[in-house]
Amino acid sequence: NAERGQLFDEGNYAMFIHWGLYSQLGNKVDGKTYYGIGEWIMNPRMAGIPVEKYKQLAGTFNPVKFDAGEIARIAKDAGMKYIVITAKHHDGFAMYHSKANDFNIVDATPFNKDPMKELAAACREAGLGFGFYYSHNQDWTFPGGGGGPKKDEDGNPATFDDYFTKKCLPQVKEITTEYGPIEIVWFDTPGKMPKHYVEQLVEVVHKNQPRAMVSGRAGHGLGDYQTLGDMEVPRENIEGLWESVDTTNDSWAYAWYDEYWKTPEEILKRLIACVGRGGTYMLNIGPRGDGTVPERAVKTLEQSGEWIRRYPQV
Ligand code: JFZ
Repeated sequence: NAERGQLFDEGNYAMFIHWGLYSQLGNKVDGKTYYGIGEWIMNPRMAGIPVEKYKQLAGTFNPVKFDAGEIARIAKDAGMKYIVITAKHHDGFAMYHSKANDFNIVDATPFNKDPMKELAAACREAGLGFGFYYSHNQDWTFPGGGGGPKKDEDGNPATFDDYFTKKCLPQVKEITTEYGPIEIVWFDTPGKMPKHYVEQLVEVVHKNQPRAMVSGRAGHGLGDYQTLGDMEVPRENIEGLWESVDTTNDSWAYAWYDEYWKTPEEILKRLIACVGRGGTYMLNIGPRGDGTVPERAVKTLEQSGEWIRRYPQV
């Protein structure tokens, strides 16, 4: 599909955003800091937060400082062409208004708004593309989801098929029909997910969004392009459509202690290395639980963007 591949020919620098309930913790639980990627905080490898306790975080999640227009402006000024944000990460919490499942930002938090509607609109207004990250295999809070509870609320055994038909497939339908035209659906960590499930998801995306690209991490080679390992910058040319994903600091989601910021020069080198070898570079920011973007991330993107716009004057 030549038209579908166009995104990677023309727009090959993007903003990635990891933002969810976990952002509220910023890697600290009950006074203790856990070092690692913030969006994994509930996992036993990190704090090991029980499902019911994790779900209670929604009661205090109120990102009133989230400013979609400002985030779109930051991306635009950085020279980026589209934004991909976490609609649902492995924790299972939907950052948009899902009708299929009420563990979402509108039904389960005091915020009472759909920030994804705002961001989709802000992107369109700024002339940026828009897309969603969706964790299709791992869902740590829904019964039957990958890494999730093995029994439902009534104590009956839950299967992956239960999770897939009740939550995953309906939600992928939602994100591909209710936010206007989108550029990308970024599936991740397919694990041992059987092929027929991935086929259904890819079919839904392509049917609802004929131009949208499906990430290689959908699994079974069914994506439209290849995503390299996290933060991997290739040393030589790679065939076909590909992308490298990276972070402005170390964690994807906000971590309070993470001050390991890349300099604007480092970001520019990585961007050029990817684009110069025919690839796409998607660079992540992790907004805080209140919706604000860490100042250092903003600065770095501003400064690297300045160089892109003004070179050789700067
Ligand atoms: C995944 C997620 O688990 C993580 O939380 C984050 O969203 C990241 C962008 O993607 O982690 C991965 C998935 C694949 C690789 C590395 C980390 N990989 O192929 O090297």
